[in-house]
Amino acid sequence: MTTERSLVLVKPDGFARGLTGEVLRRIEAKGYRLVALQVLTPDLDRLHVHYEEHVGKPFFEPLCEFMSSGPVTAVVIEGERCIEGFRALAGATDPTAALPGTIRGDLGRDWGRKVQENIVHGSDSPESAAREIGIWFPEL
Ligand code: DAT
Ligand code: MG
Repeated sequence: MTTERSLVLVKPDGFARGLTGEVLRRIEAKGYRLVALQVLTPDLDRLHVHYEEHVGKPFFEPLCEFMSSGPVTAVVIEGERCIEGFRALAGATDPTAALPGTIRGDLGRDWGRKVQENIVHGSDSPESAAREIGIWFPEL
């Protein structure tokens, strides 16, 4: 058994489009449990820490600005290998390249100029998950 926790965000585009329930449905249908959930509009300080691996990249500030532009749903999920599993549910970063059957592949719109808008974030490793859960849910 490798029960893990992962940090999932329904990004402002997904929230505004009313896709939070659809994302949660897919998480639960896969068999993962919801451990904690909060709707909030994150400030830039939090996002700069959350996305610190991308500091210095050209998309870093636009990404953080977009993520602070409206409500997001932050969720901690739990389940067997759920870090890799949620990444598989989410699909590739670019919604056009993401396979049908994935969240981004089924629901994501072509990036065009809005390259940050791909509906969801999911932690990419156990280390990232622990760090990110601490940022969004310090009480856990
Ligand atoms: P992921 O969200 O699939 O883990 P990532 O961690 O590489 O992708 O990047 C974080 C977010 O930044 C991603 O969801 C969308 C945006 N992004 C990634 N690569 C980008 C690029 N080349 N140009 C613009 N935005 C990008
Ligand atoms: Mg990432």
